[in-house]
Amino acid sequence: MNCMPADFEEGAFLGLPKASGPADIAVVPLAYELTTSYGTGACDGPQACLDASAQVELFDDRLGMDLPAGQIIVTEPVWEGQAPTLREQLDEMAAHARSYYTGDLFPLFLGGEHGILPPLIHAARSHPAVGGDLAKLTIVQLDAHADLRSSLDDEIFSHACAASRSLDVGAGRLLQAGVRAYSEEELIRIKTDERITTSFAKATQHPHTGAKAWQAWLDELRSLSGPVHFTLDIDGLDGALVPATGTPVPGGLNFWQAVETIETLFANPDVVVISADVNEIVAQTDGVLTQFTAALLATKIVANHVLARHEGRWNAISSTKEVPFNTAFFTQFGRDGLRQF
Ligand SMILES: [Mn+2]
Repeated sequence: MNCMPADFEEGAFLGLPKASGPADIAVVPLAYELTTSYGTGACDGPQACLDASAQVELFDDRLGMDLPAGQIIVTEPVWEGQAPTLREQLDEMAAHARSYYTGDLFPLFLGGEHGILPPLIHAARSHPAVGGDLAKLTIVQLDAHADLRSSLDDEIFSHACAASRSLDVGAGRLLQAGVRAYSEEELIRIKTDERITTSFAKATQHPHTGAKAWQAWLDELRSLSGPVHFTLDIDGLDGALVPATGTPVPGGLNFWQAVETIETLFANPDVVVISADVNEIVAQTDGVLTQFTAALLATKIVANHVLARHEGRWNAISSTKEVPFNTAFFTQFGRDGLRQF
């Protein structure tokens, strides 16, 4: 347990005190929940995760030292959408997220339901490593669900469509693992869309043959190159680890598989992970395991990003080149917007 130093900052990521100077890492809470289908409470999740992070050890074995390890990590105020409609909120969120895609900063977004992903991907267009061409960007996703529906309950921006909409927005590739709940429509998309590579939990978690399937997933991560956004839906983990998330599902990844995914991805010398999010965090009230698991993995993401900086694999690419950005991107799709993708 953390010993709570005198300069402990209540509610901040890892309890780290405010530091002066330009930030290296921004932890950005997004209290967004408009389409969650089953459980509720994804709105309070980001703050619960921040509070739980105070109990996470600052020492990381890979890093070999305590966080913040010479970096300036800032915790941003909780973003809450003000706009009256879902589509306007998505545009608001994209504009907010865009301010963190400077090229110097590493943003870690805390959600909120998985519906945050398409606006984050739209915003990532502005990152200098992407330079307006989202086809360069790969999304690496841990999730129980494929999130590849074309719509759910007539809503094309549902959390159940987070991955399909992100591809439609323009992301070049999608690698997903932990997947074990999907519809026939989603399976057809997995099989026919060559941008998608899916590792199924039924294969990777098999008691006898799972190790081989898991190694194949790690090999996919090792073969990647270019800019990557890492999206961690905590329901990708086994439901026992995250009982309060919106839709906990048995048969999922264990904790160390999530850690190994993070470590393998960030260690790839041909990849630059430009941003990440941890989503579907719900504040558990009869215990803290859900938000603590999320906080541990958020810390792993930050520690592995810091390690990439220490090892010279984070070459900040600031650019003055103005990337055209549509600030009314999501608003242009009406209720029948599905046909426009
Ligand atoms: Mn999801």
